[in-house]
Amino acid sequence: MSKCQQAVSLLIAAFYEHSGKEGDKLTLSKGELKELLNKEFGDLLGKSSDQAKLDKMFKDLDNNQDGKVDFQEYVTLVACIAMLCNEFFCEDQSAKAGTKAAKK
Ligand SMILES: [Ca+2]
Repeated sequence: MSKCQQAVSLLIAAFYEHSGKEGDKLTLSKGELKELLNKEFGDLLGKSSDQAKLDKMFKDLDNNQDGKVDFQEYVTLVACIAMLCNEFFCEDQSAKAGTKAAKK
């Protein structure tokens, strides 16, 4: 399997691993989202026990405001994290190349 296919499979597996824990098996509750963030993205985002921060993130992700984060809403989170990582990756690459960032 290619790297990208592996990455997609792992992202899907991570979602269902956590969504299956309580209530609706196809969506993340706030508790499940917290667990997923800490387990899968804790190294990147820092493990958060800040309830207000989690509440805000959950509200922002819950696009249709049904009190659950479904797969589509989760993919939005993954896309945002990928974009953040890409910024760091680009900064790192330009630092290594000894060049200034292309823009600004
Ligand atoms: Ca939702």
